[in-house]
Amino acid sequence: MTATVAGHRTYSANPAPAAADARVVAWVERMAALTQPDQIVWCDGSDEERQGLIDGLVEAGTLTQLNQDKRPGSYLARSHPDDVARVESRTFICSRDEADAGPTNNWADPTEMRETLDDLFDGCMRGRTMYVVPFSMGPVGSPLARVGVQVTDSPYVVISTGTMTRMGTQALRQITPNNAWVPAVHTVGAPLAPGEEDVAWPCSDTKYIVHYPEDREIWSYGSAYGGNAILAKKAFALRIASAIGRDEGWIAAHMLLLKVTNPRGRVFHVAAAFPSACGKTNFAMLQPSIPEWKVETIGDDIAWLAPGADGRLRAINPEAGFFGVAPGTGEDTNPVAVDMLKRDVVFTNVALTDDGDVWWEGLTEEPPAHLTDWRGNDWTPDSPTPAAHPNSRFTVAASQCSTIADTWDDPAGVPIDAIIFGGRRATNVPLVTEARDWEHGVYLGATLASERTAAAEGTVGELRRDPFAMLPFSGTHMGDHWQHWLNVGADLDRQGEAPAIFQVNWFRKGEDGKFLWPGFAENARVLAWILDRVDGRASYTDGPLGRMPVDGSINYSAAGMTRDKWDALFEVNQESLQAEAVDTSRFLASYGDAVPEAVHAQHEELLKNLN
Ligand code: OXD
Ligand code: MN
Repeated sequence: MTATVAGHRTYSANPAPAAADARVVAWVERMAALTQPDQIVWCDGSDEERQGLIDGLVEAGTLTQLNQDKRPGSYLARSHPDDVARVESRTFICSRDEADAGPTNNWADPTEMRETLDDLFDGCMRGRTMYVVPFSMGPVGSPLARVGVQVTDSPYVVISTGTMTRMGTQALRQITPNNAWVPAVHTVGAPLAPGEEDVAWPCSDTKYIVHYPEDREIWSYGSAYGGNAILAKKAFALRIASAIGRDEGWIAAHMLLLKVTNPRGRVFHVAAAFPSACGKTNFAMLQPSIPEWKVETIGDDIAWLAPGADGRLRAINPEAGFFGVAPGTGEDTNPVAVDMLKRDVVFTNVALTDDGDVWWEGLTEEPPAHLTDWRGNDWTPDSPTPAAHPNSRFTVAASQCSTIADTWDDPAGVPIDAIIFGGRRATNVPLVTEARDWEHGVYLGATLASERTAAAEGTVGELRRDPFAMLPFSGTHMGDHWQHWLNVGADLDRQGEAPAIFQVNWFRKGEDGKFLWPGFAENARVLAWILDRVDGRASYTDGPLGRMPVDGSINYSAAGMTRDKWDALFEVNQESLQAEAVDTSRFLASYGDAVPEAVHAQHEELLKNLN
């Protein structure tokens, strides 16, 4: 079919499916008029469609097919060297009122931003295909799920969204005249002149990732990488969803989800927030060192938490795949992921072995003698730069994970028993503490800090506050996000159903600069203590930072720890904690009067406890 839109060039479109709501069709027409693609393709989410897109990407040089004996169904993408991570500096929350974006977000006036983007998007898809990608976040038809439609000129983004969400016609059918949906517009920002040859990874130096929280709308320009471009993930499921959740009484959380069964057969569900690249995927696929405990995976990155009719907090993983950081994923650290990545994976920016397989730092102890690095250059163990980019990724379906729980896609969600906040902290934060109550737990989440990693721009290692691990992901004022947690918790508390809240730190270091706690499989001992607390079986002692395990309630020597190291993991260094509390006062002051009273009260209590 060909059509002329608003006096612009002619394009051909496969007809909108019968399932398409008239509002979606009209919006796609408008976006086509603006961006002027050569053709429009409505994606149905079928295997044939995916394979066709993959074949095209191989032909275009965007994907390299890996050795099919070693990694069947798997491919490697190499991005443009300047398009390798989320760009927080170019991420905007364009709420009508600047105060609603808060001090942690880049704000721009929505009217002005729309003018800027209208200019930028004008003709931005010339020479390219516009794909219309309907998707459901959460099991299709679940009352907790929400739907969106992304238009994009990147087939790489289409196949990624196909893995990360329930994508295609069944999601499109969820959009009815009475059902809200989130429109998301994405372009790589690299229109092609007639006859101009494409590059393997088109993108632009100009980048914008823009959210209109009141209109529930997303616009992204110039990048094809990860959260900048797979808009269902961070842009929708966290930024826009945090605004929707605030208005509807549920919470969008940057949290993994676990199902845990104790030796007596009692099942628990745990939601845990960690800043980017703190080992969330490893923890989500934990293989316990205490085999009587069973840990299963529900999600590794995002949880939507909603009070259920039974008064309990219920959770779904809105995603359908894992977009995990490759470096640091190995047999010792995450054998489940290593196994999950044996087939049907798209890798991005990892290294290529001479026999057509992949490698990254941490996959094996010994690096291969020769590799092609993530930029496509020769690499040997003597090379001064890493073979895989530190933020290189795998994109894989959740169903490929051997520890995926049978309830991972239950439309009713799972009831949450415990909430964990964690960060990467060399000092001050003990291995585990339990909050005294929900308000104390919200304080722990609000004041969370972590050493910076490579998942975003910035200086690696620098300590930054990352409240609720949501710093780059909140579509609302962070103070409102805290108040929202307090409100939801107060309702749950009234029914006696508020989950217990804990803080963990796997990354504390000793004086020798080495990690004190072995981590990984041994983290199960901490998880067991947490759930024994929920079960009323484990004892605690009160400390200035919260409740800590009594001596003997975690078998640290079985984890290979000495008594000295164990004591160091829980050391309360008054002086250093007081210095941190001063920093926390400054941090809270930077939020002005948006800090909820209850958070101030908790801070006052900490100051008192430290004296
Ligand atoms: C992610 C992140 O990619 O948090 O999950 O940055
Ligand atoms: Mn994340």
